[in-house]
Amino acid sequence: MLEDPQTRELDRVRTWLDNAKHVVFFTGAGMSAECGIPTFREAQTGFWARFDPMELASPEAFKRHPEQVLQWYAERRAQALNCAPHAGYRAIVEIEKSRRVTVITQNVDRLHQRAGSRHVAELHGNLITESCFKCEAVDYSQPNLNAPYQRYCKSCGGQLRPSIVWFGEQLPAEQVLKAEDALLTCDLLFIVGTSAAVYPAAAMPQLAKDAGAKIVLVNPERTEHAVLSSVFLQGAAGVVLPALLDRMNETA
Ligand code: BJW
Ligand code: ZN
Repeated sequence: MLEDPQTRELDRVRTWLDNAKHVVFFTGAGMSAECGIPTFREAQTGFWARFDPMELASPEAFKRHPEQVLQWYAERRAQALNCAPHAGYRAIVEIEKSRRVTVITQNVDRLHQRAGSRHVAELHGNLITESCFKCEAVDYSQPNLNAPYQRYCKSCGGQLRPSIVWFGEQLPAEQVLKAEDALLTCDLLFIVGTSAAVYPAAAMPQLAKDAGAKIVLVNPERTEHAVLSSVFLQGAAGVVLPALLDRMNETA
């Protein structure tokens, strides 16, 4: 159960939602945690507690030992495809039925799209397709889940790699433009389940702040983004977002 002060904050946010014309949800790994997909930086359970990021999520690692990197992504792809979006994802889709909603996600699991969100900017790529290391062409034929193996580009013969933004790589320009446009035009921004540790994504919510949007932080822990936020809804995405939707429906 949400406590009373939290309920008051939920009511405040519900009023903002009622008046908002364009709502943005900016999400990170915590959004998918309740689906069973590990986050990156949590002390015991995060990927980076078990693996060295530079040995798996960098172009150098892929060049050094592609089979190990492909294996890791094949396992994660299978895991993501075996998960179902939780009630928090569905709450975002419900909210989109009555107003403009854009989702900006750092996640690569495609759960927002599978839940039914129609306007999604993917800042860090996706787990489902592969791209050519040489010419950057996207290969949409799904890689084999059980037997990861090196595949090659149909256009230029270059090595195919997961369509993921690794450390040191530029974020996809088209997705960044879509995200920036949404942040500059929204009146309400929810920042959900991200530690604010990775740039340039972590700096993006400032755009919405400077443009005058109200900002709501949804996370079990306070993060650096708290300084931008008017309200901190402390809790799990799969609890807080459905609670907010319930509140909207109760008073509709
Ligand atoms: C819940 C919850 C629940 C739990 N409900 N919430 C020094 C300063 C500034 C920048 C840099 C620097 N040194 C290097 C850089 C650049 C680097 C960077 O930012 N590094 C930092 C780590 C310091 N950035 C880059 O390299 C980026 N590119 C770039 O900068 O290009 C420009 C450039 C190019 C060339 C030269 C120079 C500049 C690219 C970054 C790519 C990030 N890729 C990853 C991994 C690959 C994807 C994959 O395999 O999946 O993307 S890193 C990893 O972190 C992943 C995530 O998208 C990203 C963000 O993590 P996120 O989502 O915030 O997860 P966590 O785990 O950190 O947090 C989870 C949160 O959820 C927590 O707050 C929990 O409390 C919460 N939570 N349960 C709600 N139920
Ligand atoms: Zn190619």
